[in-house]
Amino acid sequence: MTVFARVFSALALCRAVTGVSVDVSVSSTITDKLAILKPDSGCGVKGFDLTLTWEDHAPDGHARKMALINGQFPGPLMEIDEGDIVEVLVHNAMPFNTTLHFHGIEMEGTNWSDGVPGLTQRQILPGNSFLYQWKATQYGSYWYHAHERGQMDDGLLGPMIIRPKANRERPFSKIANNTEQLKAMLAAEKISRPIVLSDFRHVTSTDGWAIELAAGIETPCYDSVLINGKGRVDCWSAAKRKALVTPAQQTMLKLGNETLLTAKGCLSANIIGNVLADPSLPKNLSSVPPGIFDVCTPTSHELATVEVTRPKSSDAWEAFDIIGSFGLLTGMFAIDGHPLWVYAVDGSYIEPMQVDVIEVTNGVRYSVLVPISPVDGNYTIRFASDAAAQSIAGFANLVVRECDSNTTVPASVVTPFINDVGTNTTSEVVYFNQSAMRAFPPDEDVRNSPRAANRTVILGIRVAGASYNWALNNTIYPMHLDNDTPLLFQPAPTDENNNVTLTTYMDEWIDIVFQALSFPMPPHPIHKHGSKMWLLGSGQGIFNYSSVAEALEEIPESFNMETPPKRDTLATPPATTGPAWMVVRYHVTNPGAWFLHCHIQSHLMGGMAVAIQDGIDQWPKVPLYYQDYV
Ligand SMILES: *[C@@H]1O[C@H](CO)[C@@H](O)[C@H](O)[C@H]1NC(C)=O
Ligand SMILES: *[C@@H]1O[C@H](CO)[C@@H](O)[C@H](O)[C@H]1NC(C)=O
Ligand SMILES: *[C@@H]1O[C@H](CO)[C@@H](O)[C@H](O)[C@H]1NC(C)=O
Ligand SMILES: *[C@@H]1O[C@H](CO)[C@@H](O)[C@H](O)[C@H]1NC(C)=O
Ligand SMILES: *[C@@H]1O[C@H](CO)[C@@H](O)[C@H](O)[C@H]1NC(C)=O
Ligand SMILES: *[C@@H]1O[C@H](CO)[C@@H](O)[C@H](O)[C@H]1NC(C)=O
Ligand SMILES: *[C@@H]1O[C@H](CO)[C@@H](O)[C@H](O)[C@H]1NC(C)=O
Ligand SMILES: *[C@@H]1O[C@H](CO)[C@@H](O)[C@H](O)[C@H]1NC(C)=O
Ligand SMILES: *[C@@H]1O[C@H](CO)[C@@H](O)[C@H](O)[C@H]1NC(C)=O
Ligand SMILES: *[C@@H]1O[C@H](CO)[C@@H](O)[C@H](O)[C@H]1NC(C)=O
Ligand SMILES: *[C@@H]1O[C@H](CO)[C@@H](O)[C@H](O)[C@H]1NC(C)=O
Ligand SMILES: *[C@@H]1O[C@H](CO)[C@@H](O)[C@H](O)[C@H]1NC(C)=O
Ligand SMILES: [Cu+2]
Repeated sequence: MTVFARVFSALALCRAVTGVSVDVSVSSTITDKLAILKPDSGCGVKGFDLTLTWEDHAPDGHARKMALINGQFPGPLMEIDEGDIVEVLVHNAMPFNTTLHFHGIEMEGTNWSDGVPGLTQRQILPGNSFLYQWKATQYGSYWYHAHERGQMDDGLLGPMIIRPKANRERPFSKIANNTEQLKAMLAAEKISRPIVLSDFRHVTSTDGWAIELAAGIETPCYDSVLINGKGRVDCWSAAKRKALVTPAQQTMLKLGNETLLTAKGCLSANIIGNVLADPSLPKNLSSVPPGIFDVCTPTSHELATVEVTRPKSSDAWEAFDIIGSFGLLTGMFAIDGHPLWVYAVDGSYIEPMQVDVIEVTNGVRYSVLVPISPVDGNYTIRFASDAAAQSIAGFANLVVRECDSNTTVPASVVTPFINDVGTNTTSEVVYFNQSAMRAFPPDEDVRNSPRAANRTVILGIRVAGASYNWALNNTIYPMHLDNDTPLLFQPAPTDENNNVTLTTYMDEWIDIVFQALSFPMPPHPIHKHGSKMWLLGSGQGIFNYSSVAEALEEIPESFNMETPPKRDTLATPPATTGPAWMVVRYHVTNPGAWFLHCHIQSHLMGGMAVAIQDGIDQWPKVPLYYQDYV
């Protein structure tokens, strides 16, 4: 702590000048302790002070204690330019340990700033501060969130945008070639705004976890969906729940001998405990408080407004970064009356695709250009869960007004693209299709990668214990590792066999097969730290091959080796009536201790994670500055 106190005051001095900029040279007294990163030419250093507090807040009209970042939820937008050095000074004024993770950031050369306790750093204790330092080698839409247990569910999250360099090639001419339009799209991208989607619970993450332990079941049932931090509890009538039940829910209800979702739109505790998990496991369903699954108490609260000013006589484009910062939900996103040109996915440009609806999973980002309606109006922005565990929806308003007009905008009368469970309302509605997405410019890396990976790892997925113990490689990731000496400082021996540590060598190509073994099983959004992954293939049944090369001989139709989607978060296919699998590939180029885990917070807490020691042969030397941190 002493070393840190000095570092912080030195940095704080220069930061105070503009509130954001820090001149690294001023902190020369600590150059021996700190990694010296150099910004790209023409770029600078962006400093952010984030103070985390634990306070009463009511984003959906119901007050509870939650985590605020600089007094707000979601946390402030971190705006960065590609090539910048980013310094984030986190002050933990909450009564618990914490860490901060920058979702999707590869951490090239700063593998100690990834924010995973037990892997890359020690916990930030209450009252302490920690400096994250990394270089913005990527561009596009990202976000940051807590990585200690389920704290993200307490509101510890915020949006981040890395503005691409001017000379980076944009894919906009695939949308329109007219000079005016291109200018308008480029201008829109420059000021793109986040639309932060999140799910909110009225119990804290620690109380929620205690309820799961006492009951012996997972409790995947939320209270509201928030858009840019605002929402309300909306209780659906029994008739609405009956009318909108989805096929997956129908299957689960039947297996549970039930006919209706609970008042909160959830699968019941009985179904979670006895259909999705082994019914013979010990459980105490009567210990679950009624407000968790069964009792819905509506609230009223204002919804978020996104204001758009339309120029008088030219076409208007607006850019948004849709961020799936969910603890659990997956669902459909749409803006009434407005098609969406998806131009980047998880921060990377793609060949633009025009769609009406996008399925947004836990952890992912979609950057969209929106041709703004020439008709002034108040258009609904909607997110409708399509997770079997819960039917729930959230809304905000897109208010479109011609500039200089101060008339009241009329409510729009357009037909929504989707209903409250994300189903299309007409047959013309187009959904984003991940299999059809193409990197822009084309991605040669994976196309040129060896057919036969250097290493194939098969990780079985099943509940290993109580229904909250989802596990990778059938083994619960041990909680105590969070507080052990970080793996980065003291790597595990290469012959470590705790079933949840994978060791790789520099420049290897790794294929990971995620095999859902039990069913019915929901999709799991799998997130890898340190590098993105390509989705090579997926299918139903058991992956009965020792490698992709072998599988390609028999089931080539299940693979895309030429243009696979590259993402930092990829969801496994649902296993509805039998097992299912997914194979991802990545290239070991970034040595460090990286987490691979399900991004559903309750599954992560339940142990659905693997630690990866990438590039053990070129293991990083961690600056003393970080090693000394206690
Ligand atoms: C990981 O950190 C080490 C330690 O400084 C660094 O040498 C290495 O370059 C980093 N990895 C990458 C791919 O930058
Ligand atoms: C714009 O022009 C380029 C180059 O001629 C062409 O490839 C592209 O398809 C055009 N885009 C549109 C939307 O017509
Ligand atoms: C549903 O009913 C069947 C037949 O009575 C029974 O075997 C099964 O255990 C029940 N399932 C649950 C989850 O109660
Ligand atoms: C189940 O939970 C209830 C309520 O918390 C408690 O009273 C009861 O003792 C528990 N039963 C068992 C078997 O633990
Ligand atoms: C937009 O409509 C909503 C109701 O759908 C209303 O609450 C909100 O005030 C309207 N916003 C404006 C600017 O008219
Ligand atoms: C805006 O409102 C003011 C006063 O309400 C009015 O005088 C003015 O003409 C309005 N401007 C426009 C462009 O409607
Ligand atoms: C939804 O789309 C499908 C496929 O195009 C179509 O068959 C179905 O009729 C549509 N639903 C409605 C309500 O129009
Ligand atoms: C999605 O795209 C893939 C690849 O182009 C195509 O094979 C598939 O039919 C598409 N799915 C839908 C629902 O359009
Ligand atoms: C907080 O972190 C410290 C240091 O790693 C650890 O000793 C302590 O057990 C942690 N507290 C909790 C509640 O996990
Ligand atoms: C590793 O997995 C094997 C096979 O499933 C199991 O027998 C063993 O107990 C596991 N080891 C640990 C440390 O969990
Ligand atoms: C997965 O578990 C098996 C034992 O069942 C073990 O042999 C293997 O090494 C484990 N994989 C990893 C990545 O830990
Ligand atoms: C990975 O496999 C390729 C092709 O089989 C081989 O050329 C390469 O040397 C291997 N790389 C490592 C790091 O083992
Ligand atoms: Cu999961």
